[in-house]
Amino acid sequence: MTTAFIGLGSNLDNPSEHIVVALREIAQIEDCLLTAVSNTYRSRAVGPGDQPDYVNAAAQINTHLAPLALLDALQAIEQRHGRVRDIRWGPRTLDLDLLLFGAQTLDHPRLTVPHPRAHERDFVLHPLADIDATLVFPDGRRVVDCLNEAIDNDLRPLETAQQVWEQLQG
Ligand code: A4P
Ligand code: MG
Repeated sequence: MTTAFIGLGSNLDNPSEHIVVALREIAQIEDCLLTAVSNTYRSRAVGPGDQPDYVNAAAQINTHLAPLALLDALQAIEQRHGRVRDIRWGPRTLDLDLLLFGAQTLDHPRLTVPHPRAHERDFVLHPLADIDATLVFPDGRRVVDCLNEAIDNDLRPLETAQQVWEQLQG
């Protein structure tokens, strides 16, 4: 069994709704147990052009799936949310990134773990630290230490993890 962390982001078509629905769908992936969710945040978009703000969050799961099988399941969820892949870092209804997979590092053409930009993004690090403030990257860097050096994307709290969790039950 592996503990993995997934980053969620959306900046199109009612982002908060996409995030909650996606969390529900993650909980339903075969052989995945959703064990924790973060607070949700609004953040300034990193990417080209004038884009709407993002809503960002993270989820912790326990799974026996192999990393690529988990990526397949996450990409199937993105597709169900009408994700269109055209512009890199362009606006999207739903982005699901596999941030951490236990203490493993992976360098596959389809999958790099830890996510290569996780350690420099406040909208990834804050949600991770909400779930586990003692979390470390496989290279030993602490998530909370990375936060001190992360780029400021004007993170604003939206909902608490408790509020999100209650919506998942409903
Ligand atoms: N891929 C490789 N490693 C991974 C991984 N660890 N998790 C591959 C998920 N996918 C991974 O991703 C392109 C390919 O990356 C996938 O086919 C997969 O095989 P994509 O989702 O199609 O494209 P993308 O997301 O536009 O590209 P990229 O480079 O992954 O973007 P990022 O780094 O995910 O950034 N601003 C704010 N405020 N909040 C955000 O959440 N997100 C992004 C996306 C940009 N700006 C943002 C946010
Ligand atoms: Mg992505």
